[in-house]
Amino acid sequence: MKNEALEEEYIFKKLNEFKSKDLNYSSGRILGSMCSEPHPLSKKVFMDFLDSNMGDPGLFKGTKAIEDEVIKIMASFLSLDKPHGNIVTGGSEANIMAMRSARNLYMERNNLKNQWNEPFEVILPKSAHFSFKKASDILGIKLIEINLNDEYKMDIKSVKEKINKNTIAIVGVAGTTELGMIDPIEELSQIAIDKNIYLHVDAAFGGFSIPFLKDIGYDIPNFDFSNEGISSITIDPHKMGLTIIPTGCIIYREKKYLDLISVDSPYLTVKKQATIVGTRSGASSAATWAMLKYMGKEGYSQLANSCMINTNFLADALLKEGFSLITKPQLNILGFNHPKIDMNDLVKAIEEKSWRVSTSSYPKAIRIVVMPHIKNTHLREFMRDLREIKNDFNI
Ligand code: 0PR
Repeated sequence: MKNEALEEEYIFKKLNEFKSKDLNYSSGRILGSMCSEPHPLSKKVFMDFLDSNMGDPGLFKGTKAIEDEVIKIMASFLSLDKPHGNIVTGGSEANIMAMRSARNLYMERNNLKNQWNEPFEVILPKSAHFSFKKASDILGIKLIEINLNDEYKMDIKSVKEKINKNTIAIVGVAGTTELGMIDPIEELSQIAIDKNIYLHVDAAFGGFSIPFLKDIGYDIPNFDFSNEGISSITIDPHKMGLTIIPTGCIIYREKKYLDLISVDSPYLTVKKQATIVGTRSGASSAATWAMLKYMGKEGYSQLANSCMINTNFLADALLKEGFSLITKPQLNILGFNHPKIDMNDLVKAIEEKSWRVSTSSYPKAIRIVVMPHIKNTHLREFMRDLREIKNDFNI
């Protein structure tokens, strides 16, 4: 491709042409995404810190202090006073880091030197996010998938049965990708303590809503560091935190877990580096810091509450119209079907009315993530369209 220099005006014109093909959150039409419109403040702050590189934090001591403070504030939501961790690109990177820590801890404990010859196993629910498949491939660990109980949560009896001498970690999910369910973390924590196994909790989605919902009286099970068996938690500001992409976060109970995955970085201002990414956005930390300060706990409680109110509104409206829910939503994610319409036909009809939904793989259902950009008016329009679709199917 010939790539000659162009005028700025033309460049913007072309970019706008590309952008006009994107969907936007504010239309309310994106019903199956875990991301949302970032708050204008987080966009503004992000722009101010574009040049800061957390891969060489000695050059950006101010931004590094922001990253540390962000970790500390988020850990306080998760009942941990002295956290260790990093702001990373997202939940996938955070989960891969946690699995790397668990593997290296197991190797240290068992005095193993070669990571490529060992039958490492990680026990995780069938509902775990596909980032663990990447971790498995990269780190050479076998995934032992646990079936879900009739509430779509990890079956504890099977967890106990699958533990063996090769188990390097157990993973529980607080807010599953497909249905938003919360695994029995307290029980997993007890198992992790009894068997001395690393426990990681993937709260990429739920981490930014469960603590705030609990604060205002929602009856949601405990999933945080107050469970002594938990070693690390993934929590993503770029999902329910209203901040910009890319922003994920890994929080560890002990510094040791970061040390175990640190490599020498001799010519940098800091001599060790643990993150997978080298050159790393400081702007993500700054934008998140701004949002944490701007929203406060109250702001995030209100946000999570309004998403739950909309989720429950949608759940009731669907039931009234004869749709079936996979299960009562625990967070702001909902799976539904119609007993008389094939799921794929229903998705097609919904998309023809310019909504974008996603589908869950287990169990098969249409999946709606009721993010902050989805307002009650959008849901009413959606229900109107579903009624029309039912008519078209003669139901
Ligand atoms: N853990 C859980 C529980 C997740 O749901 C996700 C992503 C991850 C980890 C990985 O996070 P990153 O994607 O930040 O690495 N869940 C969403 C999903 O796969 C991500 C997503 C977001 C997908 C917006 C589509 C979309 O439009 O559904």
